[in-house]
Amino acid sequence: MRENILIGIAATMFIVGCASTPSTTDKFSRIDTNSDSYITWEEYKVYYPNAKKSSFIRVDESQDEKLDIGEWRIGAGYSF
Ligand SMILES: [Ca+2]
Repeated sequence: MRENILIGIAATMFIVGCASTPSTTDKFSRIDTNSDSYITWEEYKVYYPNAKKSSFIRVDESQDEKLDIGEWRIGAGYSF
């Protein structure tokens, strides 16, 4: 179940990524509008207006209601 959700998120982010083709870090920085190195739900939904908060929460491994670059890359299906 969790894997299917992460695959769905990765697929969505891949499609969006193909449309704009910025690097993972560039995209993270673009979404992180206050440049605090975390993406909050409020920042995320501005970039992905059709996103569901449940998907955001599932990617938030540390459950601090914000995504760091590591969580972001895992959620996006990227590896280091
Ligand atoms: Ca931020």
